[in-house]
Amino acid sequence: MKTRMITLAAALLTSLGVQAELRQFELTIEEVDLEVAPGFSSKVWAFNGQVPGPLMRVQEGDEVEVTVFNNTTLNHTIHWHGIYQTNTWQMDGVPEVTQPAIEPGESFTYRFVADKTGSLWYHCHVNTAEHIDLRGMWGPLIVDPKEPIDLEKEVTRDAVLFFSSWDSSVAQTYGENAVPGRELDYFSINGKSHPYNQPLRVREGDVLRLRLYAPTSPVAFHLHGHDVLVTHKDGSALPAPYWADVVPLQPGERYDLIVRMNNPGIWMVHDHIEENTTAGGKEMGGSMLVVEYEEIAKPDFYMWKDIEFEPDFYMVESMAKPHGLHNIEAFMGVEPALERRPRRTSHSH
Ligand SMILES: [Cu+2]
Repeated sequence: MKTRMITLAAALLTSLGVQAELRQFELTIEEVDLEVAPGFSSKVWAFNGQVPGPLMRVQEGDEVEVTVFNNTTLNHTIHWHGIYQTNTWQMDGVPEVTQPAIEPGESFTYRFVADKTGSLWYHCHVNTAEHIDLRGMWGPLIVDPKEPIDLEKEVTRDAVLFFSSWDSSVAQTYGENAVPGRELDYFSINGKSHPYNQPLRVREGDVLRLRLYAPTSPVAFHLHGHDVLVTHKDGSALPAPYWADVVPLQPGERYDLIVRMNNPGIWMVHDHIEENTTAGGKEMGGSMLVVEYEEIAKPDFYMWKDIEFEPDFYMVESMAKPHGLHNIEAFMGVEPALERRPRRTSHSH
């Protein structure tokens, strides 16, 4: 009888999707060019060739094993930002503190338990002023809680937004970060500067969750036409969610917002730090997007009236998939042009 009860309990847990599982992922780090805006590309070290890196999504309590292959010319590690690493501090990804850095051509396997929930992230921890701030070495690690709060259960669209900044003066040179005296002159959401990014499409009645990440520089997020309910800070559910119409983030911070889509229209979303809404010194670029209600007809003057829509640009489609690692085509960088590649032989004839 006792055995039968345990079997029933295990079956119930499995049916609820809460049984701890082993999640095995592979990540490569690639040297590619990321086109942030027309006419501006930056050299990046891209996880699986993508900026942001692929979506990693697991359940609280899962065992996570990630093998990282360094296909670049400099050293890297991965820090799992938010994970407590209980009894696994050696997996924390800090060079010369918890491990030797992963050298070019080498690999390293990280093993840890997903012991903290929410909107976490992963990033390189080598020379972070360059590797995080200028080379796109960040991506989402989302750990679903065994016991979500009631508001989370209502969500119909779950979106991930990484705000980041770029410095065109060192964009073409690996190994340089221009600190001190750095001049950030391009700003992007999920690696693309407005208007080269995408609208976020919703329907009236949707309960939209926005997971905001600011890996590189401060952001003052503002959505027109709606108040947002701030429900989580750095992955943790707040004891008292609060209303806001501007949500400021310092580098490294994450906020989860839940928005009831009850005001059909076409609505601007922008960073209220005004220099962040420029691109190469010109206004109306950078850290902005538009939320479009699908019910609303697009006026002729609307800048994105005929845009080729990429539905996974804010990871909404990938967030609707089962747990796992999800590569996202829209975030792929491009191989550097052959003539710009360093020569690997000592003479050319
Ligand atoms: Cu790195």
